Amino acid sequence: MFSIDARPYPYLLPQSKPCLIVIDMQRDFIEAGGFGEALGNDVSLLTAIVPAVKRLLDCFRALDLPIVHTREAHKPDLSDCPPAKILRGGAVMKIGDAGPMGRILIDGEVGNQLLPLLRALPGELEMTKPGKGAFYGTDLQSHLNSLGVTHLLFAGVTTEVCVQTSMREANDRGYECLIVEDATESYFPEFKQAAIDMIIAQGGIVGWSASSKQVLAGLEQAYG
Ligand code: TIU
Repeated sequence: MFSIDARPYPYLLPQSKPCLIVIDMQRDFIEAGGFGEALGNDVSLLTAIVPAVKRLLDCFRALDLPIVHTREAHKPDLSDCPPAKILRGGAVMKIGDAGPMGRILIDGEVGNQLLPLLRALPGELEMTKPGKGAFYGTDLQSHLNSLGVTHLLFAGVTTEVCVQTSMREANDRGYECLIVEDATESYFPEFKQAAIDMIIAQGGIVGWSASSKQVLAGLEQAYG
């Protein structure tokens, strides 16, 4: 039995293939002129994780392991966006408004694309999600079921919002979840740290955490 050296204790890898879930590595959150900046955040912090996310993608691709990319996105008519989400925070630019990278958080707009370096390749699922969690209002669970996936490794942004929400949704659905520490980031470094601490506390109440180096070493050993 192979494992990843993780906190709070080793993460046992399954005979079936684990899936990498890359949450919302879209221009909206990482580049100037998108939703992240519209909410008043310094988006430059988030670019630091791009190389680690790319290394994870390269490893999963080389080992022929499944990958899912999500984008937080709404339909152009906003029929899948609750009014409360549009109004929250009183941002200058709201979801659906025209910004420098197109309409904010709308599927098909430039700002809603994945970063070019991290774009999905053929055979990988790229899915939109209307909520913070990747399971709410999506077919993710049936997709994972069809692949026989039981173990999920999480990367992406932001740690305490969409990544943590998705990981909690997955945990309640019975998946064994691990967050890759240097492949996730927040606009608030202290929130990233707190989110990871909450995930692994109480004997891994939500799941495990490990560095990308530890993850790559474990995966190479198990599936290489
Ligand atoms: N605002 C913030 O930190 N995040 C989001 O709105 N969405 C995601 O985390 N993807």
